[in-house]
Amino acid sequence: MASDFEILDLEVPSINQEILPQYPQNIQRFNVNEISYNDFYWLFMERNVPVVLEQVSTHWECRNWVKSETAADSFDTSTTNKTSINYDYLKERIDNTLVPVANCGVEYFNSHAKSEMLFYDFLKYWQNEQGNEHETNPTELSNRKENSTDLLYLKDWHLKAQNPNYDFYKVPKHFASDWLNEHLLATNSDDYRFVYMGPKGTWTPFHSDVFGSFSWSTNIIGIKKWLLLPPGEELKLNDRLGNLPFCIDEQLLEEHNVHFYTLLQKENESLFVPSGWYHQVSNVTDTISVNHNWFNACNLERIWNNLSQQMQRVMAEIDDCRQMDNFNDHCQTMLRASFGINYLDFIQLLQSITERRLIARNNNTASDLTDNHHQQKTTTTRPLSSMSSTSSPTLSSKLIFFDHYIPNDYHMQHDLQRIVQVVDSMLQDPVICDDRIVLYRKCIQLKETLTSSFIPSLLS
Ligand SMILES: O=C(O)CCC(=O)C(=O)O
Ligand SMILES: [Fe+2]
Repeated sequence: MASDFEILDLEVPSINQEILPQYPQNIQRFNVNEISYNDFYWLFMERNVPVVLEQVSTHWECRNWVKSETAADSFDTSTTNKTSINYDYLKERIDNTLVPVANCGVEYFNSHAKSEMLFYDFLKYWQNEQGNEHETNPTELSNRKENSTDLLYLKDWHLKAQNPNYDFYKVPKHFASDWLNEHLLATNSDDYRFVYMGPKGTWTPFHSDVFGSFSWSTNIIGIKKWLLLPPGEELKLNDRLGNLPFCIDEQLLEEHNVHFYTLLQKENESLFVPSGWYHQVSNVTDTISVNHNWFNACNLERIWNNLSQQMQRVMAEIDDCRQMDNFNDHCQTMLRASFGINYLDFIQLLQSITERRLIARNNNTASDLTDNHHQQKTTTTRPLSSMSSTSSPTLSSKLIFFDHYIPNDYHMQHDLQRIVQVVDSMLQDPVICDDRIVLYRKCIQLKETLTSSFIPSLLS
């Protein structure tokens, strides 16, 4: 019987990445089965370069959300394969709960106006939209008058968190090293796993992703048009006040001499969106996608830099309150509100990622992996409070990502090494140095845990 588990085989990079051009002419494409985990890791994730993986969702349960119609072409005798939304199946499989909906016709504080509606009401709206000819160009849409009809986009829906037992998709192995969701699921916190559904013409305004994270997006049905800018290119679009546009198009990008990529993402394709790449996305046809945001060893340093820069902005904003008691605590509260996490949250994430790898590494003998890994599986949802780096290693503490993937020893060692590097940067940060009792002490403890438990021979 084939095992349910796959090893994430990471190896020392064999190519000198510095000799590669920074960005390719076009966004490259690979069949998901034809690019190894290791190549994706070093050539795209580590270098922060976008790539499309094809044939990703072929075996996902959510292909049932879509039906194939073999339609006879009226002009000749050939037949064409068309897919359409299977509203009945969606209703059968998913409860009628409140879902988050954006109105793509209404701009509200640099985003689209958001509300909630019942899922079946959204499906009814979507079904009624069929045949309505909408404007699909975001620039035209943002110029629409207020009385134009709603254009609703169900987005940022935590469907998997709401239905943990409904296995409607399988995270592709290439995206499985995901410290953000690994940590959040382990602590029963909000996750960054989403479903998007919307009629032709719905769109997401120009933005970069939360924390400066990576994202992946897999289309179950439909076509998305992406405009993607390498980090820094967005600065050419700043107005005199330093604000970025809400909506972009090719003409605007060309006028400002911006280097950008246009990508049409089709059904069954995943796009890897690197850290800090601004993008705008529009649904050229009715579209359903599954998306994650995440970070890992490859973009950890970027996340830390973004967090510390945002902290500097927060401190500058309330500089006149510096004499106040607990000034630093107030800043950390504001940081969490504006950025999503604060310093303590970030350190706790690093602690939990470290702890899991130290426990699992003690446990991952080669014989374990080959002989036993199909006997018992754990998810990443075990509370960390029940783990400690001194607990005796058992099979149940094996590290398994998204129920399927086991990192090899080199991978775990590499992860730990990157955490050491970021903790070294953190120990230089004035905010951390100022807070000797909590932040500085926690960083020092983490560094000690890490350096006292390395097997140096694994990393050359
Ligand atoms: O598909 C969309 O509308 C937006 C997706 C997005 O921004 C992302 O995956 O980062
Ligand atoms: Fe995004």
